[in-house]
Amino acid sequence: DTLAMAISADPMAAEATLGALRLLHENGFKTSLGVSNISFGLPARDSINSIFFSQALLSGLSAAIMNPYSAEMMRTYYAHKALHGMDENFADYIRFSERYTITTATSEAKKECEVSSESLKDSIINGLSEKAGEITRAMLDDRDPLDIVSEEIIPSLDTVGKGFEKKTVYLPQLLMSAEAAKAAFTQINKKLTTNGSEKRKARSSFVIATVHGDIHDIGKNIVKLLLENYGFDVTDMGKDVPAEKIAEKVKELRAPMVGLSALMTTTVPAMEETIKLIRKTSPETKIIVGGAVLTEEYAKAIGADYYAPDAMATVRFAEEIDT
Ligand code: B1M
Repeated sequence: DTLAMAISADPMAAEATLGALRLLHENGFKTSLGVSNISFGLPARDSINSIFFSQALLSGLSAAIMNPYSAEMMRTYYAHKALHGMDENFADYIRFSERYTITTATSEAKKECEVSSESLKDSIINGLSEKAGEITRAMLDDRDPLDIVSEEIIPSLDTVGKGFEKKTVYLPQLLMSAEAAKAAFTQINKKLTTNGSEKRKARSSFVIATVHGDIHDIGKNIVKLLLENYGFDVTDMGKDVPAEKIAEKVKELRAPMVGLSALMTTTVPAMEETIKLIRKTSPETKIIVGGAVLTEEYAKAIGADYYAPDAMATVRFAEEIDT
């Protein structure tokens, strides 16, 4: 125990304690420390205590004797863990922060899910990939794969997206939900591939990509899945794809159709740029665009031929063009 003496009596006391902690830590010793004595005699003691606590942790302190009912101290503790890779998926930090927010969209969503705690929606909202995969596999025994997509997976992602917007869901949670949705899609994909392989007939080539700067690909992947299921020969260029690469591929394949996806207001300009380039290099190609931020009018304004609000609409346009 390196002891903390009051800085009000000796302004160098904190330095001495931190130096001792570092020395012991470097030599492989475990340490403990009563933290709050450092601020004895001063006002707003938690401000001093929490910063000193953070510095002590960085100096190698193993166990602190401190007030667990102090929000400031606990915030420091969880923030330290989050900052130093000690908190997987930031779960502790987020749980702690949630206790300090009043009602939130996620907690509302979670409450909704508590009714059926084994539901697919619940698994996606809570980011449980393995469970999402398992539940989807079981659901596919008696439900249509595309119904599962539109009735379970998309609404769950919407709930998480709304929470993210309201700042009640955070990026690590959003990532986990996206992973869980992917696990569900893997199962749906398997089912559709098995079902589709017999009835598939050769149809035109369709190039699809998420535009430059945008890494959202769940919607694009659904569109691809459905197009393939309807017999189209889809070349998926992935996400964050530069305009030149898409235009080159369309030209190389002489594709009669190309689908572009953009989910952010900031990436719609990249979509417009891609459209302009394709118009120059492959004027015959029909361009279909989609993604949550687009509208019919906007799609027309940036020069697209069709706006597809969902995957099925894409198939309908593709069939129209293919005939
Ligand atoms: Co982000 N994200 N995200 N995200 N994310 C949104 C889009 C957002 C609306 C959330 C929000 O704030 N409410 C917001 C954009 C705000 C805006 O610009 N207006 C946003 C943001 C800001 C971000 C980051 C910048 C966050 C950050 O880092 N600070 C970052 C982006 C980084 C980048 O791209 N450079 C980011 C990251 C992520 C994750 C990685 C965590 C993850 C994506 C994982 C992945 O795709 N592999 C993610 C997710 C999951 C979402 C939400 C929650 C869900 C998107 C989704 O998959 N929806 C989303 C909120 C929301 O949309 N509610 C959000 C389900 C999907 C089936 O729908 O893609 O619309 P959608 O596809 C539909 C139709 O639109 C259409 O058919 C599909 C099927 O019916 N369609 C097409 C789509 N593309 C088509 C192409 C076609 C035809 C039809 O071509 C023929």
